[in-house]
Amino acid sequence: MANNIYTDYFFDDPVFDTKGDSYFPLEQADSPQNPLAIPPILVPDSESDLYTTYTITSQEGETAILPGKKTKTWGYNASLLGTTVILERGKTYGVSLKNELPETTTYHWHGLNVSGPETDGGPHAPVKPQETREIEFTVNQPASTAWLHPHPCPDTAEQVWKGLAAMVIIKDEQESKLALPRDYGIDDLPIVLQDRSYHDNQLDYQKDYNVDGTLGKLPLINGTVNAYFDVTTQQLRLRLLNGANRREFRLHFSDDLPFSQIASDGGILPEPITFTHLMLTCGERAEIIVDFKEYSVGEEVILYSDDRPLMTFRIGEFEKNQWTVPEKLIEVEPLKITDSTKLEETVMSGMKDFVKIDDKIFDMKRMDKQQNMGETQIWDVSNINPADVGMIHPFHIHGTQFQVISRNGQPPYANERGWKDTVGVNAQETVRIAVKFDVPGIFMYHCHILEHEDTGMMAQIEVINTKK
Ligand SMILES: [Cu+2]
Repeated sequence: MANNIYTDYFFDDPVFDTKGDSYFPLEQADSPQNPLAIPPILVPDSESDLYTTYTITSQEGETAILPGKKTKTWGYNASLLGTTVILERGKTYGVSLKNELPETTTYHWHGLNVSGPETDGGPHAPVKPQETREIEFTVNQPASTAWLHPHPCPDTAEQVWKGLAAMVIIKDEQESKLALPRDYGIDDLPIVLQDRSYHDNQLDYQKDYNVDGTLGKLPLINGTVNAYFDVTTQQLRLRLLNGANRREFRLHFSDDLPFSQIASDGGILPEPITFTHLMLTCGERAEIIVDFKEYSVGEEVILYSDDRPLMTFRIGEFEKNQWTVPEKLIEVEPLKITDSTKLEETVMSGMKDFVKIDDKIFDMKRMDKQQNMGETQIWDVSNINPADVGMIHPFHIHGTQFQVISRNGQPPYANERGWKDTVGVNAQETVRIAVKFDVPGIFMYHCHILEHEDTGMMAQIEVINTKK
């Protein structure tokens, strides 16, 4: 285990997304405890060594979330959220994207380096009701935790609110050689963090809508309110995904139990970073290892965001071991920066109805940037909201994983020394990132507060295929 234990959130300001008059904290759910839902793994339609086919159907359904009436929800091959998609590096996938919803949607692979815009699934790739889109891509990126969510403009936020989100787990040889827990559902758990409010057990997006990002009163993990998980192994690997529309999660365990982050958005970190507190902005992922060696049968460990319990780990019988997180994980080679590396600036401004990127609101007919495939550029991404009232804008780029170089000229946070596709940019901050695309096409870059994205805090880049 790493020597350093970080005990603070890696953010400058004590209030984070509490800025703005529309913020409210999570409430404590008073419904009984429920076993944590573990999304099943999506079964391939066909599978061979190099080619696998999947069908992903977005559908309406009903889910038992609160006691009493079921809640009308949307999901991917499920009534809520979605089945977990497993991808292997080096393999090619043919995926049928089927829409059984009453409205147009898209299928965005958040975190996947796949060509844009059709395969990437941004707003340029609509699938109308009762229609199917066929895509094909080869996975050529490190093992990581990504996700699938809708991205139609301007309905992303509402469709995610209704339930569409699935975890995507990329596997590769390098990760498989590391001594890490990877028994899905046993010691390797998807943890999708969200918040929702219910009205007579139903969602009402219009009622709860907020232009600065819709918040829910109740925390949900994998769609479960008041979840518990029965721990049967000394260590757990948690694949944390902030799948909320707006809410940031400031995570910590009871007893300030330390935990180690082993992966960021785009893959395993060079070395584990040990924390007692971790903040995730919308769209970000972190894989962490929690060790329950100090606990015995019958005890409980609670995961909190701020002072609100999110879920409970009930300690059961487990075989004791001496395992610790490897001190060195994998090498992450820095993208090459030279004197001639091009510097691009991107400015996020405004809140409420006035959110913009580079002083413009999104226009699908306007191309905002161009970059050659394989070319590394430095992007200075700024949030010019005032320090006292400005929100953090989580900045996401489609179709690539980038590296964080600095924050206002200072070194990035310790857990940012790996691949990222989403980075929280604080008010009055410039985050410098190195960006290289390995696949061509048109890609979105935007704020991942989904209502900011829908309101127009989004732009697009054309990545030119110079190999043609
Ligand atoms: Cu924003």
